Amino acid sequence: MKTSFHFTRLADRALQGRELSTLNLVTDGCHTTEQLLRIVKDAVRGGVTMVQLREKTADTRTFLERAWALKRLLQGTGVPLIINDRVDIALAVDADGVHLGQSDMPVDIARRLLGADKIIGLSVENIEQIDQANTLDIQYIGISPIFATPTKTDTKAPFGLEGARQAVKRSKHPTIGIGGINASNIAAVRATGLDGVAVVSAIMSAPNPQRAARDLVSG
Ligand code: TZP
Ligand code: MG
Repeated sequence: MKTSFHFTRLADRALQGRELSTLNLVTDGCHTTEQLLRIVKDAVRGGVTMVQLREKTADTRTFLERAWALKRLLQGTGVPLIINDRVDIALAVDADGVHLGQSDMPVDIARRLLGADKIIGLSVENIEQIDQANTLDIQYIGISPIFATPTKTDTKAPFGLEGARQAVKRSKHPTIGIGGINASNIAAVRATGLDGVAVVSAIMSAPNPQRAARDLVSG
């Protein structure tokens, strides 16, 4: 039987009463820290239920400072802070969890370092990786990508809507789709049965991040 998406008390609160169970904002590293904080604050007001800090080019000091700043911003909101790739940064700021890719730190080592209570999410790019993920102690899988996207071009073949449907059926973990998801396709994406979606540009590049988040939640 599929495990519940209510993976921690924090996330539990974040998910309550939402149309779309999880709307995960993944940051893009294209903004100043001040802009980043403004966007995240507005996006949370608009309905984002999880925030993943993803910094692909920042130095460690900048990554850490942004993690601290987001941790302070999200304190008391019930919205969990997830750190992309870097278990050390997650530990340093006592974030709620990490999001790992297939070539990042192996899940069992990350779990040993982080302890039993933290959220670990894992990106999967094909059905074989979903089968593997089913054996791991993680809280969700990121189905990557649903659609091809200019935000990340080194992805494997997109799952598409039918692939997403198959992935949902195959996974014993909650599923979060990512890649090319926006207000115009969110209804079709949701209809695949995914437990949530993650977006970068649909919110990070929106003129009004609060409205963009709201449109995704209700779309
Ligand atoms: N992983 C798979 S696709 C992607 C990541 C980080 C980027 C998604 O960006 P967008 O702008 O929501 O398509
Ligand atoms: Mg990674």
